[in-house]
Amino acid sequence: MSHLELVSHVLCPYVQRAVIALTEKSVAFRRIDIDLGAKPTWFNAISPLGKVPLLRVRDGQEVVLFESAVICEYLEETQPNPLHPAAALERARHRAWIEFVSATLNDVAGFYNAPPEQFEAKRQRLVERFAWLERHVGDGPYFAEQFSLVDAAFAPLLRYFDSFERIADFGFFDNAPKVSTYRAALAARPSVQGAVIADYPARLMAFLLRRPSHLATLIPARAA
Ligand SMILES: N[C@@H](CCC(=O)N[C@@H](CS)C(=O)NCC(=O)O)C(=O)O
Repeated sequence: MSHLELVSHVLCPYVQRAVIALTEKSVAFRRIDIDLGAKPTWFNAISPLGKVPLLRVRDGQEVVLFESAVICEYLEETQPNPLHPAAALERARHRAWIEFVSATLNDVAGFYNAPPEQFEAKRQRLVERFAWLERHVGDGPYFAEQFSLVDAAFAPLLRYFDSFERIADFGFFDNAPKVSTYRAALAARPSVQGAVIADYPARLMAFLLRRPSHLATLIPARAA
């Protein structure tokens, strides 16, 4: 059996996808969190894009996989408990929505980095993203009936909004009741809960507070 080590960062949503997939598949792995602000030399030597997650697969020799989608697909092909739908078209649809999540993660960064004059446009962009999701998410409890790889991508994205809601009510889900229900189901899933450390909310809030952004100016003392 190969030895799996996931090179990670405590706040990274892409890392969480791999952790959730590994957990759902009951696969043993070792997690190493690094500081992306001071990347270790050994990390720079093995990470072609300088990004986490990396999956170091040791099976005699070592192979380093990068890119969360590739890592999750590799786990899907080699480990038990399939997380993708069996039907090719539905599987492709789920992969497409995983791409949607990655694009929306860029919009989340746009929102938490926005200067005051861009803040409303960035907020509106996220509202539009969730309007799209509202039209395409299934009747639950997850994106489809069974928990799947697309949920492992959506869960870390939606987790950000727990922290945003501690700052203020930005109305992201006002017209997205199905997304709200989906979000609650994901938050209750043990693999999702276990994908971050206990003080993740405090660490994320500290990260948001350090941004030279409009959002940082809205963070009340109690949330910080
Ligand atoms: N497309 C990549 C994105 C991974 C990514 O952006 N990781 C961030 C942390 S969440 C990173 O390592 N950034 C490098 C840096 O901050 O220097 C994936 O899906 O794995």
